[in-house]
Amino acid sequence: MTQTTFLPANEIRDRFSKAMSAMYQAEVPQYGTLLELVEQVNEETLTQQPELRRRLEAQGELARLSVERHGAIRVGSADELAMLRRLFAVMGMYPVGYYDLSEAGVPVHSTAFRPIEDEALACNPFRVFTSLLRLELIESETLRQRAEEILAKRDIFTPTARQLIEQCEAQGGLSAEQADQFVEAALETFRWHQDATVDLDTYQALHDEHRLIADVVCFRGPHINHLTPRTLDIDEVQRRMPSVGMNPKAVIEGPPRRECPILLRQTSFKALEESIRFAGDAQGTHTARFGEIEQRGMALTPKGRALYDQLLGEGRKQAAGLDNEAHQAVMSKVFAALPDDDAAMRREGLAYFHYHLTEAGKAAGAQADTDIEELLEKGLVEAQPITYEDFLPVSAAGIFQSNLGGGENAAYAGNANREAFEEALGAPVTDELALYAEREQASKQRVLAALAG
Ligand code: OOG
Ligand code: NI
Repeated sequence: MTQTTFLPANEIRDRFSKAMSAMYQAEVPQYGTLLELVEQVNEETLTQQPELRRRLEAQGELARLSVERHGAIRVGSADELAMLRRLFAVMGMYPVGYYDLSEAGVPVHSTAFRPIEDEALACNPFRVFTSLLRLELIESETLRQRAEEILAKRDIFTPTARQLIEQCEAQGGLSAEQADQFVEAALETFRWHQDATVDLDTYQALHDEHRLIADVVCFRGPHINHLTPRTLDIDEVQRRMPSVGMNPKAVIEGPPRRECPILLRQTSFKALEESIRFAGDAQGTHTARFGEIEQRGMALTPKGRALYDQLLGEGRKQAAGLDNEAHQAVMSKVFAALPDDDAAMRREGLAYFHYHLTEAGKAAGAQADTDIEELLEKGLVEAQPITYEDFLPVSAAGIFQSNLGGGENAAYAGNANREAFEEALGAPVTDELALYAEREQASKQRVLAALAG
């Protein structure tokens, strides 16, 4: 019997994310410029802040920094979403979190496909924010039916991709050669198409209902609409964007700058207007694709998150209409209510931490004492914040809106429907907070077991 060796899913994801980045750089050259800018600022930041370098290294995050990014796509039907779930599973990416964007006037709900385990995250945390269009929120019956008919006619997956997904499921993995074929075939789903599948009138009618509907319905596939590298200093990248010819969105979304960063801060350069050939040969344009950057900080517990949501709401009210500098100043003031200190965040149960043995702890041998606080105090154990790997609904809404020309429709609001989303997906989404809590708990147990001798 021959034994097949499978390529680890982490490796397939790593290859896929690199192929995706190369494709997007070729499609949107400004994205390549953005990558260079982010790399330059990251290098400068690491040189200026040796403590940050030490910390990222200890957390296993220095190595992943240069490959770290997320992308986003939008699909039109339950079948498409369910098949994407199977496609991402080949790469060790699973649906985490439910995001209701109807609240922000955008007719989609979403999840993030991402790796889950410590080791997988350390290898390459590539994530794809995936939104499902909610045709049921379109008021016009005729338009809804027209959109459904158009979507029913397309298959966003190549036959090879479908076949390799099935093969992976049946045999439990892919060989290196199959993995390369899979990456190439899977990439086709995310490619940009200059030809729309509909005529200009149909595009216009869907666009008039909501630009996002036209974006999802009128093309052969769910083109990747942005990729987002991780920066260590988002304020500096935002400041420098105009100098490399980019038009940044008005304000940086999320929490303000802090000594000890929390959750996620994001900004983007505005979507480009691109020429499209419509059925019947009419020329027109479509605006969908952009570039984004993010700065990640620590994951908050439900208690920390509740405080964040409250402060964010308050800050946004006070900062409405202000430019980025003034907006950030207001946010900093409001967020003073959240301690800007790892130890305090941990003591007050506001953020999740990863516990590991220090050098002294490794040398210490069995301890009579197994109280984690005392072990920390003795310097045998160290606690480091766990990085937030997910997204923020209010920030996501801000990103959507800045790229949809402010398109929002209040009539969509109040329509969260996680059950319907999970039914379309064909699986439940994992609760992101439970994942952080599990990782924290597991790290504590490993430390205690090691010191119990
Ligand atoms: C997704 C917008 C959300 C983020 O980083 O929050 C997002 C989209 O425009 O399709 O990517
Ligand atoms: Ni994004």
